Amino acid sequence: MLDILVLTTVVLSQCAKVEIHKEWRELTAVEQNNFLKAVVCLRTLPNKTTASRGFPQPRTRWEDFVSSHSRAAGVMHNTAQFLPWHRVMLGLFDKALREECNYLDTLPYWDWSIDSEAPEKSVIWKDFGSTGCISTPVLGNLTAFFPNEHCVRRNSNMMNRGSVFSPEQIGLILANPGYNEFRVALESNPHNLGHSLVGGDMGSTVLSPNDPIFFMHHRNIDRLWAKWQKANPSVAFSYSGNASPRSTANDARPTDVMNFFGLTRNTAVSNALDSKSGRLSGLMCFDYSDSITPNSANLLQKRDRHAATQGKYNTSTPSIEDRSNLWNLRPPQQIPTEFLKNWMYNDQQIADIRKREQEIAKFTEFLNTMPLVFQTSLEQLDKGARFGWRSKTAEEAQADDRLTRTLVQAFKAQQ
Ligand SMILES: [Cu+2]
Repeated sequence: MLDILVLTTVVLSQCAKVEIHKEWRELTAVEQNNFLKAVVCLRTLPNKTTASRGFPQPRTRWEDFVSSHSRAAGVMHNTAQFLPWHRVMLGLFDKALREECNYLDTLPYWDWSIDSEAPEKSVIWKDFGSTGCISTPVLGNLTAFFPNEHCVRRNSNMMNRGSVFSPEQIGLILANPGYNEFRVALESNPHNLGHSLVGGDMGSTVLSPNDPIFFMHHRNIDRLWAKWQKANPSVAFSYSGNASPRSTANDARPTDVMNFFGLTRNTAVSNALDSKSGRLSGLMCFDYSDSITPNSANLLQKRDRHAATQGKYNTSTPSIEDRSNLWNLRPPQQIPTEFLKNWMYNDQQIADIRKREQEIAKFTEFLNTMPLVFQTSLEQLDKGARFGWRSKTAEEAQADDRLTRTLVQAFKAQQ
């Protein structure tokens, strides 16, 4: 009898179907267009949540999400809740696109590590608009009413030559063994860098979800959490760290309740730790694809390429602005102090972020001494632009991840 009961519980909490989130470039042109149309739809539908305590009434369904995020911003950024809170918000956003705007696919992610060596070259800007006031043929002119009427903007410097995290550099973040260290590193460095790179609305905790790229950036952050969970099965669904911002207490508990300010019922963190648990009425029934690689496979080893000309390979680390070195990796650009202060980081936390930036720069130099072709070298990005992209196979992804782990271990061993 007990066995049957246990079995029933297990079956009930499983997913009928696990939805796979794909990288933007894995979508067909028709699917991409459907997504953009669903974005326009959600920005047109009327709001379902209401005003309260100093926050204006959202005017559209889209702004329900902006408003909820902005009201929760002070408690779920810079705290342990950062990952589960955004995971639930993204699930609700995905559900709204599908149930209210007839979107048939899942919310795609933007794997910016593909564009890490020259983010200004990303195709994403062609599809989602570039700098200044955002405007594209499908999206039209993006206007926001939250918290007051303005055009949704991006930083005019975004198209300057910069750099973000490559998959190998992300490997250093993924190597953190505990939830808290991993969450702090992921949120403070790659997550903040994405917001700071795009700038404009994305540069502000209050305004960032006005920009559609917010949801695809956070889908990617959530993907990295899911990736860390898969790589660390014994602690996959663990949860720890600080419950309130800028605190060093380890007082966060899986029973802590996350507040969504009317977007959905407030719920315990424990319901959002496993993306395949079936919890939250099936909201937790998803996983991620293995991202993309250029259509052209034919890779020359860096060693081979240089052997033909110089008899040796180039081990130098190119500057962030360099666009002539096609094979070596750039360190991710620095997050401006002003940005971090706006996002309420204190001096100690900013010092920790700088320390991490230095470690990543050192790791990058180490990587560049290796006779390897990196998965997202500038040459690869150019190839993708020329020949298009395809989904990475599970075997390719495993091989890349294995190599990254080996490189991280080798780097740590020599420190
Ligand atoms: Cu956020």
